[in-house]
Amino acid sequence: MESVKRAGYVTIIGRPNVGKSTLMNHILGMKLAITSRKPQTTRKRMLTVYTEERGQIVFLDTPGIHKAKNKLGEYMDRAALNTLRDVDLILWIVEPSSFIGEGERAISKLLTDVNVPVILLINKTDTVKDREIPAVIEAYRALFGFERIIPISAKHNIGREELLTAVFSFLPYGEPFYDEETITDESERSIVSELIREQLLRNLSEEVPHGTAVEIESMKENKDRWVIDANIFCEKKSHKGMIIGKDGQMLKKIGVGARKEAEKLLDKKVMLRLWVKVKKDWRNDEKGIRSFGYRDQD
Ligand SMILES: Nc1nc2c(ncn2[C@@H]2O[C@H](COP(=O)(O)OP(=O)(O)OP(=O)(O)O)[C@@H](O)[C@H]2O)c(=O)[nH]1
Ligand SMILES: [Mg+2]
Repeated sequence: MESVKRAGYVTIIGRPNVGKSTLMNHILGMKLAITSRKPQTTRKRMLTVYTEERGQIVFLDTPGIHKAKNKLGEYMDRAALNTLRDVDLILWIVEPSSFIGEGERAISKLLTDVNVPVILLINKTDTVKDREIPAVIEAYRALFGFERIIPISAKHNIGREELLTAVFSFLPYGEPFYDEETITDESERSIVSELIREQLLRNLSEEVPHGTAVEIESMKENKDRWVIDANIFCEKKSHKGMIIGKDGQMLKKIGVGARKEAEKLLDKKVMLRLWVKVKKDWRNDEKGIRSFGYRDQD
């Protein structure tokens, strides 16, 4: 008998900071991807799986598409663009503004070469008045031939059902790709390293966290708790001082924040030990970025 359920791959793309990871987490109903107010939070594409009666959506959350300034930035753009061809649907997320800048134009140009349906999501509608939204829709309608344009608020979970109904309607009928229990192909180890990076982004000022990378040195599960040792790498000695902070206060705050999030993820007590190291200019070094796991994915 042919399947009545649908299953397919959906990539979430857009400029940095528009709310891609927030949206993915809210659809899944759990926090898997890290988010922050700073652009370029997501560095690798992350695969997650949403399964319900209608079928299965395999989401790809991607790094924000931007003008790369270093090798890591080039990797991030590549990670986003590489998802475009092998999916059933593209979700392009934008800010709720009718001003269309160079960044948006560059993305729309890329999409014209890809033969995949595109839904535009106008996010953060909670930050503007309802009457401002039609102008945003008009501006984008003039830019590209979207299959749909849906205003949403990822943070306040507005538009989720309309979005899911639209997404399923573009997916082919077929069997699920993953079993029902699967929510991501990412390891717990990799998510924990991201949770530490999230605290770096949330607690440190502009330039410093962007030059950090986190490596889990060891992660062991005991009867009553996880014991995790992790290294935080930064680009400069002066940054190391800022990460540690006066009397170690900053590192303590980062550790407490990351531990709490890790405990939610692992559903068990966590002991987290952090060390800060310097790896000069690693973001411009091909070997350096690969050593932190920023390698091209399938
Ligand atoms: N007010 C409001 N803020 C939102 C909404 N969605 C996301 N944000 C905020 O926007 C910021 C960026 O969210 P992210 O989900 O990290 O954005 P992203 O597109 O994944 O960013 P990159 O990974 O850097 O490309 C965070 O501070 C979110 O809380 C929304 O619907 N309304
Ligand atoms: Mg993100």
